[in-house]
Amino acid sequence: MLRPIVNTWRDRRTLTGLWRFAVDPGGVGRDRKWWQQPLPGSVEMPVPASYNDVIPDPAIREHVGDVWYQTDVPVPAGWAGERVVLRFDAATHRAVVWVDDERVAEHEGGYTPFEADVTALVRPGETSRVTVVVDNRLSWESIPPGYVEQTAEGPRQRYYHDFFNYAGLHRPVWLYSTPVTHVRDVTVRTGLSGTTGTVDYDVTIAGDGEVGTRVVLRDASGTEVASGVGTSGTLTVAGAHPWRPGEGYLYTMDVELWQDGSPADRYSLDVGIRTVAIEGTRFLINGEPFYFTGFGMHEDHAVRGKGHDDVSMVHDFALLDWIGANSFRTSHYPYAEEILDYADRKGIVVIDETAAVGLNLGIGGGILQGARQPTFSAETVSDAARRTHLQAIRELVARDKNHPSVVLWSIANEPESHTEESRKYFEPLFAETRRLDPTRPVGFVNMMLSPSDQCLVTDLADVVMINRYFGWYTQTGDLAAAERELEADLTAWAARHHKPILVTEYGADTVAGLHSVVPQPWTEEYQAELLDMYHRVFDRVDAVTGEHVWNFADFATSAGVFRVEGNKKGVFTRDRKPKAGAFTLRRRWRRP
Ligand code: GCB
Repeated sequence: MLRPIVNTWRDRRTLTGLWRFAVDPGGVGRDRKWWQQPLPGSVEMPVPASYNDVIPDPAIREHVGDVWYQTDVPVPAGWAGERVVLRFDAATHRAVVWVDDERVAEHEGGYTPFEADVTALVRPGETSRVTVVVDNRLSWESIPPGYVEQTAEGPRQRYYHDFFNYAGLHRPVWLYSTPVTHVRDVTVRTGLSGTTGTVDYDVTIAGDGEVGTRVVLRDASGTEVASGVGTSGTLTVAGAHPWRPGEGYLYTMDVELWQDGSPADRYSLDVGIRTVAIEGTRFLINGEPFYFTGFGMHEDHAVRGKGHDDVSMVHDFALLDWIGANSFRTSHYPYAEEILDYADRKGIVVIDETAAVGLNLGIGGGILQGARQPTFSAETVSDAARRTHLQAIRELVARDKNHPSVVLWSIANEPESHTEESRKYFEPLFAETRRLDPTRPVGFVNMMLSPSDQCLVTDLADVVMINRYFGWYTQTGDLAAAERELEADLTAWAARHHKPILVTEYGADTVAGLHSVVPQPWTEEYQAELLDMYHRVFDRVDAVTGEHVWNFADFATSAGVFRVEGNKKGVFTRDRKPKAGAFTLRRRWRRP
């Protein structure tokens, strides 16, 4: 699904701003057809933002079920004769949309876009009412999974992942126009042989009649370097300037449609020419071994929750640069497309993850809790969940396939992976991801409960990705014992799988301002010493090809006795102040 753009052929209006908003605790709005009138009450809510923390009220923060958003949208008179589309970059976790009285879209999954062609419903020059109901409930059929417990005090949302269930319209909403005959989709795949680059392209067109297609590739200075005709082909670029980590060099590909000798539509796409491959235990970008330094992150900020904003994005990337990180993982869901565009331009490498987190009933809120029910069963994570998961993978690949920054798909974080059921669950998901995108490696993130001699899923993956908390959840406070355990664990993984090992999480909760001269968990010194210890071990195990600290910054979680106003494993606080560990990382990652 192509992002809306503005050029001579296309236009877009962002529908960001204050929308009318109503919480629907009784779940009555659908029966009462709230889309047919102004929403009850007088609350206004900013879009984009998670709604939970904007108005400090437990009834909003902890609400379980539907909330409603509504706004009036003037449709530009100049769009007469054009195709008009209403697009949501995300609605967490599912939504139904009406334009005036007509239901136009519904969508499951909180972190990928969806849209509706509303040409037949809107009148250019007039105003339409857009109403959206967003349901934040997690179930055994949703990704991520969860369940609603009915308590004496009302419904409570339970889930197995360790971040707050922020919900709402986190990302921009758009009304955009295209010509009726238009470029529907573009797929590019790039290659490099010596200094010659190739761009395989595939264009899908919607509309009537005979349509000609012309594709032009321009370098960053705007000079045409290759062109082709037809909906698919290969462009060859002599002396190509590759996209590479640290240097986000981008070409622009203009896809032009022609009808009856006249131009009919144009779509422009940024293209980075690069290759990704795995050779033994090496992860290669453009044939060069790449070592990942960086973080598992979160879209998480005070007040706006998961709401995307460019200020925070640019600041976070500046801190990544300051600390010497070359990469991050979109833990634990697809991030806003603005973030991937920016990573493309900055040359930051991305591990792109689905929202499949918490498929493991042995843990809850980051803590081992001993499963009372099996993870994979007809009553828990079932075939229905797997269908949702497959759809989430399809939508992720469809959205992000053209980003040069994305080098690896992560199809789940810390699922149960030591049982036959888990293997059966994951086999078709790996196969489908590879079918959709044969050019990128695929992996999933293993957790400590499933060590190398028990994990039945890692052999399906192209890389070993593991989260390890020796010195925190085990050997707490004893870094010497943790060092021994970590080395034994990594050595065992290296011996069993001849694949690159990415340590996708390691870290310690740290309250900024707590200090101690002897190693004491929760202090800044302990976090720094733990990081140093992990790095000593990584440097001793050749197959380790990446280190992603958990986490870039402190983040909100559900309430729990292990969580002091959220998870404190950030090396930056939630408002992005460095803890001592940030300087430890900077010294290592920026060393010459
Ligand atoms: C993990 C999870 C992450 C948690 C982290 C923790 O393994 O992947 O979501 O936040 O542990 O801090 O417990």
